[in-house]
Amino acid sequence: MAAPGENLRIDGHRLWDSLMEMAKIGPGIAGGNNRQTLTDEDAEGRRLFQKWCEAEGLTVAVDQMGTMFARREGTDPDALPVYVGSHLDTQPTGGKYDGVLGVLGGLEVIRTLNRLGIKTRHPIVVTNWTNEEGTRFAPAMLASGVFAGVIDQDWAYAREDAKGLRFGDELARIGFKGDEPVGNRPMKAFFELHIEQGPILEEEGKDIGVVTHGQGLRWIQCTVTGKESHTGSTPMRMRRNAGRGLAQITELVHEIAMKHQPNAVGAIGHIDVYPNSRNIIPGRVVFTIDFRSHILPTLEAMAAELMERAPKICEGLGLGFESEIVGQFDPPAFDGACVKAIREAAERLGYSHMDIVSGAGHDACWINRVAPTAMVMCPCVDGLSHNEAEEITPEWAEKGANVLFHAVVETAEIVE
Ligand code: HGY
Ligand code: MN
Ligand code: MN
Repeated sequence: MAAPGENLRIDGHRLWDSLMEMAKIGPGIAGGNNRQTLTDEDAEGRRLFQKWCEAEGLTVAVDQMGTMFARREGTDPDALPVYVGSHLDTQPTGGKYDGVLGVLGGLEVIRTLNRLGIKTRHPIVVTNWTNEEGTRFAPAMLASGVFAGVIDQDWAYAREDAKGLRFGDELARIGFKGDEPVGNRPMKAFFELHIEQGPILEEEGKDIGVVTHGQGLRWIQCTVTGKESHTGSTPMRMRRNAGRGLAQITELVHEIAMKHQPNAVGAIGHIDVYPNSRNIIPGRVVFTIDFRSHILPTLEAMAAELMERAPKICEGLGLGFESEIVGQFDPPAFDGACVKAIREAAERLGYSHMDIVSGAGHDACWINRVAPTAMVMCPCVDGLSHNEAEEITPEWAEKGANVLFHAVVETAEIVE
């Protein structure tokens, strides 16, 4: 396939302006974003994305999980489309670029093709996957998981947030519960541009990460039960404090992850304490353990050790223990040809680059199961993400989007 002309570039200023415009929707309290999935803010961001897509002549479809597909026709309507995208939903204290760079980078590919009057043989579809973050409704990558056939749609619809609101109801409420059945979209390839969300690229002085693999993930939701009682008048010998189970399991998670360095990470990010009153001993604590590794046997060993030791800790404290897997995927290896297209694009553009394993999960990790898939990453300042201070430079955004452009357009085949 003819590679796109050396001199073809996206418009970095236009991309940056769109990132800053989208960042105004669902502002956080410290300069980032709180545009959680299926909130009114998410709906507003979706409508802005749709408006921008339609202004570029794209037809926008929405499937039954709310995922948005904005299609640019190719010269061959029967040719399998090349998909490009990521997610617009954010963490509650999220940054302006996590996910958003990949969706608006895909839109910038279209804008560039339109301004240059370039046609491609294959259609190109820019995608906004619903609920990548999994923070309001677990698990992460929910819609792409349903699309890939690994998560049941009815189970997804029944997922509840902390207030007991159901995913399916919230999707309908914001007006993005489409009619299109999920998953019936054969793809020639899927490409995702994403910030690294870690320190490697910046520390190595590289502009581009060529993502060859991703970490696998296990989200183990635990419920530890004790007995609510007065923090003042209950003698220590009578107490059954669920908080002690949480404390010791938090340390256990850290110990297990440290045992498998450098190929593992583990933490507990979600914690609900009941009744969460200053003068009541916690009767119940619900929390989610997040284990990750790019080596499947390591990931499985971590989960197995946790499940062997945590119940014993609770038993020793006179506490009950229950657990449920609320999210999981095995370490993905991305498609060799797509990874090569990204690496060669970085070479062609003269950008410093390195192969990298993605520490975070992404929709590409599921789509990799149903289509040739690869990711391109740009650095982020101090490797910080899932923090309102998340930052990238306009140059990093531009270079990442240029590599994305070249990989997508080469795969979609320019028609002279
Ligand atoms: O959890 C993840 O890795 C992603 O940011 N949702
Ligand atoms: Mn993301
Ligand atoms: Mn994220």
